[in-house]
Amino acid sequence: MLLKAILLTLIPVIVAVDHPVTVGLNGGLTFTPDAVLADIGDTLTFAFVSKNHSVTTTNFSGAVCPPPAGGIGVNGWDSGFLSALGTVMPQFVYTVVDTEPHFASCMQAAGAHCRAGMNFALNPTAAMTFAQFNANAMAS
Ligand SMILES: *[C@@H]1O[C@H](CO)[C@@H](O)[C@H](O)[C@H]1NC(C)=O
Ligand SMILES: *[C@@H]1O[C@H](CO)[C@@H](O)[C@H](O)[C@H]1NC(C)=O
Ligand SMILES: [Cu+2]
Repeated sequence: MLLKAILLTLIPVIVAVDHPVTVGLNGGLTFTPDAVLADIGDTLTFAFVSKNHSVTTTNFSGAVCPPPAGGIGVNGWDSGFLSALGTVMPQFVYTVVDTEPHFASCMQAAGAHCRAGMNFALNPTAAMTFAQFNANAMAS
């Protein structure tokens, strides 16, 4: 029993975590939650539940909206447009590969969703907060 307890405490706990994010909850122009802290190897699973949106990395400040097709930055991403207007609710999975902050938005309607606050932060920092990114987007 003692040996088993010792062995169990020696087994390293390296467990990738999935972080679910709902896109368009209740028809809104939203990511829920709007910010996630995640480790390398974790996944973000974006579940699209209404309308036709994307989750696409963009600049933290300056020209934020709309995010460009393909997404911005090292290890950025772009789901492309995914429609939940039919019977299938699409999903997009991103695997976290660094601990840098990443900022993402929706490309739809030439940036109108982005400027309306449809914005998301992965690993925001004290200097680069979700709130500041969202304000930058709404003003861009
Ligand atoms: C989703 O939006 C994009 C960009 O506006 C458009 O090209 C595409 O046709 C839309 N898809 C559906 C199924 O409405
Ligand atoms: C993001 O910012 C860079 C640097 O300011 C700029 O060159 C680039 O055009 C911006 N990207 C978009 C899509 O506006
Ligand atoms: Cu959108």
